[in-house]
This record gives sequence, structure tokens and C-alpha cells, in this order.
Amino acid sequence: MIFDKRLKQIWDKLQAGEPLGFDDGLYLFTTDDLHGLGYMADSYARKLHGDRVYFVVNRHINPTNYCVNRCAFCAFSKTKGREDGYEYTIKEMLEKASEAVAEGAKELHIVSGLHPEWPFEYYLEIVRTLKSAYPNVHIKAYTAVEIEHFSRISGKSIKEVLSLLREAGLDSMPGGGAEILNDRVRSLLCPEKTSWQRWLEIHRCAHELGIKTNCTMLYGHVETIEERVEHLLKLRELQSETGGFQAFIPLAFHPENTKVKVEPVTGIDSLRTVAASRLIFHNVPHVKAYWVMLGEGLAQIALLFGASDLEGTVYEEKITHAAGATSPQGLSKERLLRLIRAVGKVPVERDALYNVVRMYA
Ligand code: V47
Repeated sequence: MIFDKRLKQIWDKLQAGEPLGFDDGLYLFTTDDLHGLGYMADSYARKLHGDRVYFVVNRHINPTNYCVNRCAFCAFSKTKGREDGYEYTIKEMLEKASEAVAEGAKELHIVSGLHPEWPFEYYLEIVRTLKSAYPNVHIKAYTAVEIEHFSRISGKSIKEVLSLLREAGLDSMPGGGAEILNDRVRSLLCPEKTSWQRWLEIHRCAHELGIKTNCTMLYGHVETIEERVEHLLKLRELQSETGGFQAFIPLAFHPENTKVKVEPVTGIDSLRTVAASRLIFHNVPHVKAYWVMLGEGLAQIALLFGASDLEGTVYEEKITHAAGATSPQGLSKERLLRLIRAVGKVPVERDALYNVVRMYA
């Protein structure tokens, strides 16, 4: 049931196939009718995917936490020479991949710090070695921020960098590094980072080369609700041009050990964000509930607020845990099945491109 009249008008607009505008988006973030909002987002997700919730057996690998950028919201990165960090060898990464493959992983999710000394060739070699060892495992690697860094250190264009990575075995790209696509927010949080225009340009280039990507929004720090909606609309506009985004992942900011002194995001804010994004993104197939950041319980409720994907088995999550996440480092496939079934939905194991691996009753 939708009690809020204005929310009902927004629902009618969506039912008539009209995309939501900026003011509609703002309203989704402010209505008191949270149940109505959840009902709308769940109905929308059901229209797209029935009662299916997708998950992937995967593994996250972060090659190093040394990074030349000092983003205020990041507790993961370290400055080489001044702080203790780590650098995996390719052999160590192969061992991690081999464990993951033994556990049935279909995807390796590889995101790295911007190492001050590693050349582009090293990042290429990581992909090449993992792909030749495990040709059937999908490699989702390197955010737009890393791609820009590779372009800078190698003197190659974005298109050349992406083409070389693809030749080496890169299959798709994760959606990190978007934060909030806005100059004000970026100047406060991450002035050295890829501009928002460039972030979009790199994803556009990847899509034009046939490389699927994801997109994200880091919320709950210094951004306003208006800036969140603006961010979602910028992503939606690119999607309407290219169709290259597979999923949107809202990322709940974790403040511990960071320079951004705010209270952690509330559960209600996260549910609103999942639901609002599901309704604004009429053209992005999936909204993911990222249990690492939401916690298992809230991630389950997000599956009733428009999320149609529960990312993933993960194993060895470092970025959010450096910032105080209390969720486990990974979840077994059996646990994901249990979480999904408990909300009355049907778990579907997928590969990285959303092909069905197995449908569970
Ligand atoms: O790029 C950094 C964010 C991202 C913090 O594409 C933080 O399938 C919260 O992008 N608190 C990495 N968030 C995670 C990410 C991701 C995760 C799962 C799936 C996919 C996908 C992508 O996490 C970073 C940054 O935006 N982040 N620090 C923090 N303190």
C-alpha cells in the first residue's frame, strides 16, 4: 500500500513508463511513507526479475594498499615509505585465485591502490597471469580511477589502456571510484582523484569497447540529498546512451579510521537509498545489496526494497573492514542461499555477466 499521495503519483508515472525527474528523485529520499517506498521498489524489481535474487561465487583480491592518492574517506590506503602496507606478488595472487576456483568461484574482483612504483605492465601481468591460469574465471578488474592512473603512468590513451587490459584477459570493470559525481564533494573528499567527468568518460569508453561495467555511489558523508539525486541521474544518462552498466551498488560510508568525522549511516537511510535508486534507474538491470557494508540483516531487508542481487561470497574484503565494518570477511554460498530464501525469494547463482549457473528452488 502507498499512503503518501505524492508518492502514489510518482508510482503512476513509473507505471506509465515515464522516467523519474530530479524532483521525483528528491521526494523518494524524503517521504515518510517508507513502507510505500519499499513496496514500489520491490514491485519494480519483481517486474524486472520476478522473485529471483542473484548472487555470484567470487573472491575479492586487492593487490596492494599503497596508494598515491590520499582520499579523506579511505581507511585502506597507505603511503609507501611512511606507513606499513602490503604488496602481493603475482604468485600470492595466483594462490588466492586457486583457492577461490577450488571453492567454485566464477569471478575475481580485483581492485588495487595506485602504487607509486608499479608500472602499468605489472597490473597487466596480474590480469594476464590469472587469466591464463584460469581461463574460465571472469576477471572484473580495476576501477576507472586505476584506468586513469595507468593512462598517466604509461602515456597511453584510455582506449589503449582498456584495449591492452582486455587483450590480457580483463572481462569487465567494477563500479568503484565514482563516490559522488560532483565537484564540491570531490574537492572536499578526494581532490586528487579522477574528476567526475573523467570517471564517466572512462566508463563510456569501456562500454564502447564492449566491456560491461558497474556503477556505485558512496553515500553518508558530506553529500546532500540533491547531490545524490544528481549523481544517480548522471549515471542514468550515460546508461541511456550506452547500456553498459550491469548493476548499481550503493556503498554505505564507514567512517572509522578515516578523516571524515560523521556518524555512520542509519539503516533507514540505506533502505531509502536502495529503493530510490531502484526506482530512478529504470534502465539499469540490477541494484546490488552489498552485505559487507550493510550487514547481513539489513542486506536481507534491502532484498525487499528493490535489490535483486546479493554481492557475493567475496572473501577477504579489506576496504570496508579497514574502516570499521563488522560484517564477516566472506560468506559461504550456503549462507547466501539461506539469507535469500528467508525473505521468500528464489536464489539464482549467476556468473559475472548474469548468465544463470543454477537456479535454486
Ligand atoms: O571505490 C572506500 C568505497 C569502493 C570506504 O562493482 C568506502 O561489483 C565505505 O566499489 N566506507 C570499493 N566505502 C567497493 C566497490 C564495490 C564493491 C562491491 C561490488 C562492486 C562491483 C564494487 O568502496 C571504493 C569506494 O567508493 N569506499 N572507502 C569507506 N570508508
